Amino acid sequence: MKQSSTRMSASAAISICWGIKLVAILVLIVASHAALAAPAEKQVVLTGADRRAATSLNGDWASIVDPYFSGLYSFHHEEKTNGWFLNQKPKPGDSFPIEYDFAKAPKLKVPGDWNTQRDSLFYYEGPMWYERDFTYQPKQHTRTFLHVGAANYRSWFWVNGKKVCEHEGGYTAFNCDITSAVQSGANFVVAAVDNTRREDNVPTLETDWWNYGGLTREISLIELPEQFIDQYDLHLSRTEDSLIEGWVHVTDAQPGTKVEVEIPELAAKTSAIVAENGRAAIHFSVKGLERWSPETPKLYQVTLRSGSDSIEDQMGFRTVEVRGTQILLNGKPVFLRGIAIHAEAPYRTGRAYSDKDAETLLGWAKELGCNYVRLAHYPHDETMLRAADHMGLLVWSENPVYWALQFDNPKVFAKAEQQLDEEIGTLRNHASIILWSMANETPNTAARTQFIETLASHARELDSSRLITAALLVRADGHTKIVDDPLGKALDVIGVNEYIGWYEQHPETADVTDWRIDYQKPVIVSEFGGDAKAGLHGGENDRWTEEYQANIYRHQLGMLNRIQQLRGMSPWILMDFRSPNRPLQGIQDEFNRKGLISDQGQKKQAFYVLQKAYKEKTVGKPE
Ligand code: GCB
Repeated sequence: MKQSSTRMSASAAISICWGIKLVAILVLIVASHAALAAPAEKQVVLTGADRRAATSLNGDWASIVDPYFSGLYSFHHEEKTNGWFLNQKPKPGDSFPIEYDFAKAPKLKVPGDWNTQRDSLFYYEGPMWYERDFTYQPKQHTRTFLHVGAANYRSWFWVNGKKVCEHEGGYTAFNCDITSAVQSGANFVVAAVDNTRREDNVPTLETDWWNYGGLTREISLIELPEQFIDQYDLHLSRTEDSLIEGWVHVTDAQPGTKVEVEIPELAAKTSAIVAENGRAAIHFSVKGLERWSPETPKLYQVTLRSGSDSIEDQMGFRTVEVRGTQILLNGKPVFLRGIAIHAEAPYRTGRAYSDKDAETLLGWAKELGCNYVRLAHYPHDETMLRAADHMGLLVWSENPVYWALQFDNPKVFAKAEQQLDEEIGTLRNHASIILWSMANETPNTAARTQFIETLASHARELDSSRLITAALLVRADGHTKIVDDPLGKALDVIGVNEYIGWYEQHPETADVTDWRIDYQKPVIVSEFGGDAKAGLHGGENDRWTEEYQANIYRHQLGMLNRIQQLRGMSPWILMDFRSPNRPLQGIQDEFNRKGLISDQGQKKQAFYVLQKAYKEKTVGKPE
């Protein structure tokens, strides 16, 4: 008995010991997961950040690949106090080994994804460290922000070893307040950027585009007075002709602070007073305003002032609304002759970011005869919106709520909402944007519907001057396509994606397809198309050839004209783009080949089919 009880207690001790270890391991796993999965804090959002005087931090940054994130997390999954953000240098006689050295590390260009800059990083998904030195002279009574155009997906920033911010979401701009960390003379900034895909991210694990990592858009220092204009919204009233309305928000302003808005070309000027909520309400009539439209993309210089802060923006004024099944631009029905576009850089591939990228992509859209583009599947760089404003292209701008997110997870909702706040906050004054898209092809579940309905009401609170849409999936009953997704109730304009002739049946099936749309609202066919390798020729029924793709377009155009409430279309897609889901050797080679133009700029036959229809206006109702 004694022996066995001793044995028992020994084994009990062993299992208790293992139990403790197991609990400890679980705690560590949960803690490390929590550290990585907790939504990052909100950062300052600036409207018109690209109109501010700025010191560019673009160029070469030192980079260290860190797949295990050992520069930030210790073996116990805690955030280190002596992490690589300290930017230490190994020296002879060090009492502790310093195992990194930014001064010796290879460089990466910013802006730019890392995948297309170094062969070994092509498929890399994980943490990367960046470091850059800069000199700076802070001025009294100013605040300094590190403006980050986008960092995919999650990022951490330190200035001179001090943490200045953390951000989540790979396609929106944010601004870290570095006032208390920056010093006179030599400074350094360290960033960690992690593009690991996670189930509770927005977007989630699976997408049909390349997960380009890094500091993908421009980085700069923006210096602002202590009280500054962060966001503003100025738009033309839908009800009163020539009335410009909206608000200007001044950060940290006392109620009663004065704000001025001036449009010199119209000799129009107004002033208003900041209320308790930090906003000054703006209403003023202007005479002789030329409205912005695709035919006359007139932009005005608009100056905003408050205290010692001032900003000069370039803005167009127009109205957009829905009447029955019509979309009205400046009160007149408009048909959206569009094309979908990914932020893939023409000719060189990788993430697009420059004025030149925007001019090439949107230039092709104009050549196609478009008056409209769907910027999929996430907010694009502001350079695209500036170019669209100038060139006269209407825009659908999209939140990256793509396919099956964890719709029942409140943390995921918070991430989607934050990205929407940043998207609308940054881009809200571009006349080109007429549609905020909440989502793309989401499964019809109660949790999904509630999630996106809530997001849509939030978007309306943020901006009541534009229309809300989403790209829905459609059902089929024989040859009838049915649009009855309950999400349609929450939308002003219904977007539908369909792939007759590619994922479904044959191109000719479009000829016998009817549509039942259960909403009396305008409809945009937000995607259709098929793959073709540029230069590959064959019969109309030979998949992957230019002829097959052109055949899909011909049959689609006929069918689309039979949808009574069709108000626009954006076939998928302008240019081939990289996607790891598309390995077919010799044809796809990891590109989605549904582009009308190849990644190297070769136009395929379908480009000309659509161009003819757009130029001759044989698709869509005459305006
Ligand atoms: C879709 C998606 C888009 C894909 C496309 C395709 O429905 O919305 O992101 O790239 O189909 O090519 O399959």
